[in-house]
Amino acid sequence: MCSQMLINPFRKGCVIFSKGLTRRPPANSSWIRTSSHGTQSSNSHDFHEKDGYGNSRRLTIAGLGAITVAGLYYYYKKNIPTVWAHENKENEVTTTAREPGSFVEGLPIYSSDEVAKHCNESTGVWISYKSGVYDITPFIKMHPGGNKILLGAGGSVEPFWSLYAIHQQPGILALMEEYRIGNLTKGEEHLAMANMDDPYANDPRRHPVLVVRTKKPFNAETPTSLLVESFITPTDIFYVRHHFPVPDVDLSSGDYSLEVIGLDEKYSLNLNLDQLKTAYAPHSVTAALQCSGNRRSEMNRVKPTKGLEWGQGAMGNAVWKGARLRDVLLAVGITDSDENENWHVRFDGLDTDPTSAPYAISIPLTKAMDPRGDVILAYEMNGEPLTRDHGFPLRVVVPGTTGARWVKWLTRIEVSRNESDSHWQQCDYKSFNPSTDWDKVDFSTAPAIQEMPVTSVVCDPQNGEKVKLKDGKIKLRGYAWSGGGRGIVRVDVSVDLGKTWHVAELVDPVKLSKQWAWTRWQANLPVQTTGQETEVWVRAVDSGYNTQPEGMEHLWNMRGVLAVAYHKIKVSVEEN
Ligand SMILES: Nc1nc2c(c(=O)[nH]1)N[C@H]1C(S)=C(S)[C@@H](COP(=O)(O)O)O[C@H]1N2
Ligand SMILES: [Mo]
Repeated sequence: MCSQMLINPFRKGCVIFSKGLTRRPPANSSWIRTSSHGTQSSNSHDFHEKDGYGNSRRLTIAGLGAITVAGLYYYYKKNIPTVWAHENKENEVTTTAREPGSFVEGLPIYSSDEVAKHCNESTGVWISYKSGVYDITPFIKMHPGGNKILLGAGGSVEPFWSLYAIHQQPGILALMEEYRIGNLTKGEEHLAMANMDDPYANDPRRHPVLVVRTKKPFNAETPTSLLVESFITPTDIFYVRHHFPVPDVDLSSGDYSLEVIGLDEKYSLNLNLDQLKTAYAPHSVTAALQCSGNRRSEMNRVKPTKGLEWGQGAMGNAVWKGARLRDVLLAVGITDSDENENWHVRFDGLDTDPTSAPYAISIPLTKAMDPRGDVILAYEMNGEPLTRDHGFPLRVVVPGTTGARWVKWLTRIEVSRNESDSHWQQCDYKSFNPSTDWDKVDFSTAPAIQEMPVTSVVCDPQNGEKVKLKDGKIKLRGYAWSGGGRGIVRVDVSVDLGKTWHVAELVDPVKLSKQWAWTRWQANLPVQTTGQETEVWVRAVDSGYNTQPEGMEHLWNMRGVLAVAYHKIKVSVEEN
């Protein structure tokens, strides 16, 4: 079920009926979805619909390619996991000698129409990439998700390439080259690419201090040495985590609106930003935002996982201001009755995947309705309107809950008896035991991560740094935080591998509950052995007396989420 994102329900035979085709606005705003989803079901040929890709034919090809590559990629992720382990360079899949997609003398020539005829198992499944034509039928038979890849049959995968730069891994191209059967008719190679702009070209500029993990989509973290400098993380250096290009909302165009749907469609609202601001009292919350994958790189040292190679900076603390979600839900008829105890609130962003599915997520309705839960629809971050990277004009702030649920560029809210059926809700942001791997996993067996466990980090000094002692002492600084509003009650540090522990000073004020912000900590510890490497360990205890496990080993999970073991760094210590 978790390859569902690869299934296009609108496809019939060899023609793709992508619901996205009718949803995309005209050129120049191709990444902004103006109408809400779910209401249209395009069941006709939409070849004449234009959009930012240039023309409909190309768009369809893009859709085909997208899904095929998604299939290849899915297969690739499951079977060649080392490609994600950037530290394990020696294990990386090698490329074939020839340039993927280049013209190969002696192979038959096929026209793109010919390629298009091969779109199912009886005809064989062909795709093209640059000058290359590939018969991926045998691959489909091997593919665990089988028929899903069929959905992309008969088209060029190229447009998809520029959308997900991450797919340009040598391994995937090499994998494709193994299925090479011919060359595309000269002159048709770039058909699919013509006029196709880089969908990331309109991404905003970013502060150079951010440590970039991927450029397209943009993912970058804050250096931890800067994180610890202030209780509130400045917006410009706040970590950024995107799945897709950044939507560009022009409020003056009047296109932007937030749709809110209660359980019954009768109770629904459509608000523009001004209406939201004036109809509902503003509420401010200071809350830390942390990615589920923060500290994944530490877990990868045990064994590679799949995901962005985050250090400890995929977290920050900010002041958020907006309307209380509770107030908005009351306005669409939602009450505090026990009956809706197990319901959910779904959120859709304006950003969409290549099949036009929006980034979508849900949270439990109880959290949304809790008057003490502080969930807000935020239009301000740190006293300014949200920046594009952080969700302009509106995002959900779900204090105490993992970052993935804080949907940016929010355009739709729906109360539902079921969780969001998106890929991100169902098939990602879940954790499994260390013996569960991609070939065994059943995503439906684990609940979505909502509240996060307690964590702590040494930000200063950094791992590997040379540290000068002052009066025989080492100065340590860092952050600690727990999910669910549980405040940090204690931070323990050790410089002798846990033989003795010292209680650190908490720098920022803490409450026992409704504590959404992080707490910085500091300690000045005597170090016995100088002139050699010293390990520094930190762990925190929250108001539920939960603490962190010692090692990442038994926490390891294939997706590399919730990496919350003791933070251990090594520094070399010198007498001043
Ligand atoms: N619409 C949308 N919302 C999103 C995402 C996204 O890609 N699209 N990424 C999520 C994830 S995984 C995280 S960790 C946070 C990151 O928020 P930030 O970029 O403001 O730090 O946004 C969440 N909200
Ligand atoms: Mo995240």
